[in-house]
Amino acid sequence: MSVTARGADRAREGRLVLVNPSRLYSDGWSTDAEAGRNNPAFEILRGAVQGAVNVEVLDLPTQVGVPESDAQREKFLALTCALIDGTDWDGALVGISCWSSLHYLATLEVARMIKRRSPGTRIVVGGYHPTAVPGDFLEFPDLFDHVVQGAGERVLKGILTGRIKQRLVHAPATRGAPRELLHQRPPERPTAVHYVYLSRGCPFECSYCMESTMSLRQWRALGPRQAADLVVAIDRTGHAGRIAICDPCFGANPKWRHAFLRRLVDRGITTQVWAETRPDTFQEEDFQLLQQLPFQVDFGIDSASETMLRIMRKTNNPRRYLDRTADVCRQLDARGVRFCLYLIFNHPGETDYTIHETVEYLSALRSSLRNNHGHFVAGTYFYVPGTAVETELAQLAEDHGTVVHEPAWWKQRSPHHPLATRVDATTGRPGSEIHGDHWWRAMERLNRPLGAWRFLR
Ligand code: B12
Ligand code: SF4
Repeated sequence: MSVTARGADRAREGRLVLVNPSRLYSDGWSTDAEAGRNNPAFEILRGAVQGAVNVEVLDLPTQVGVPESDAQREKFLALTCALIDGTDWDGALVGISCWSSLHYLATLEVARMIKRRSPGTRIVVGGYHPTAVPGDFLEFPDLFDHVVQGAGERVLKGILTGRIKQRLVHAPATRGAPRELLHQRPPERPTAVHYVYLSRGCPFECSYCMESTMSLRQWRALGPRQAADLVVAIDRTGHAGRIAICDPCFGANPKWRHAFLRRLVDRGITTQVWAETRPDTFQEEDFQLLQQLPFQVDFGIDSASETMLRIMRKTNNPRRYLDRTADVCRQLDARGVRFCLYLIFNHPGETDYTIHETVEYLSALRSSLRNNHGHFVAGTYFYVPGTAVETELAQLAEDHGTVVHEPAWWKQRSPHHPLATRVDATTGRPGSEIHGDHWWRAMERLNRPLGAWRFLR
């Protein structure tokens, strides 16, 4: 359902309008991953208040677009303003999803437009960015009536009924099964990718990731049968080109993972499924089950330098982690299971030598894969608030000479990817400092025989 024009026939009381404000300065940064696809966060928020209020959605990426140039930005703002001016906001509570830091400037613009059009309308903002940096919104008391940190479904009802009055609301963390995920719905129309969540949280705390700020460092999942049946329901529609299980750490519990995969095998799915996880806990049973499924499993290994794995807090035992990863990759390759390793280069502490170590490891692994079922995807480190890198920046500067040139890049009115990646990983160590992004060429060389190659932005 989308926002309807003024005068529409609907109940005036108890109205919630969820807004995806789009992103103003992505300029190619993950832009394709947004438009026209399902938004599980909205399905979950909608599910939480279902029956109590009317829920409408204003999805600007789909309805107006994701601008990629100054000319497109100007057009986007004009069209959005016209859309907001033509909408009846009477009696509505507006929930803006500032999902990532890239949504920040668009969130401000949209909030301003709504308040100008309808000054009495209350606005609540939630998502990853307000969770990490609530001050960015609290400093605009005329725009945001409530700023929510954490999962929104637990507080939205309280705000709607007036039970929650304070401006900064911290959603209490829960430890039980994330039953709210059952509100996700299969696609009603054909879509290239359908996103679904089967679990929340992650037991790890990688330095560059803000998951632990968002939720407890605890993995919580739907029951394996429930989870598999959610995936089967999507498969049976025949609408999804691919099902992307977007969990922060898919199947972190091996027993859960095996029960889930076994159920998928028993129910016989045909849609290609994708998930990302860690290789540490993979066992023979995983290989046997995965080889019976149309399933691609990806691993965010991030680096193959023991030094970097420690700095990135990936593991306390980098040697074992790397040996296990190589073993798991060879097993998957031998069984014909497609997989992919994600790498992050230029994280604080990275040097020319640690890049060399990663490339050497990948070259050796590459030549031991007989069937070419795996490939590598590299990305450049980008600075994110709410992460261990943020809290320990002073120490990283002392230990490695790290410089984050744009620590509030999301506030700047120019393309965000070049700003967020403007990081000198190591300085003051002649011979070790990184010059240019030469890891790109190394990765290209490694992937060339495989055909499939991506460099993430
Ligand atoms: C899955 C995922 C994706 C998927 C998203 C699929 C989808 N449609 O949901 C894909 C691969 C497309 C993706 C892309 C990107 N991602 Co991403 N992604 C994640 C990941 C792994 C999990 C998110 C999750 O668990 N969601 C759980 C669902 C159930 O809840 P939710 O979506 O968070 O919504 C809840 C709350 O946020 C809140 N909420 C949300 N909106 C609102 C609104 C209101 C009013 C309220 C009250 C509450 C509220 O309540 C919701 C319900 O509980 C996280 C975290 C991580 N561990 O790495 C990163 C993460 C969110 N991504 C991140 C980033 C940067 C991106 C990209 C910008 C760049 C990139 N990595 O490619 C793009 C942007 C895409 C876009 N559309 O804007 C960062 C964001 C950090 C930041 N401050 O910007 C994170 C945190 C990873 C990190 N580096 O720390 N991502
Ligand atoms: S990067 Fe993945 S494994 Fe690491 S803390 Fe984030 S969600 Fe967990």
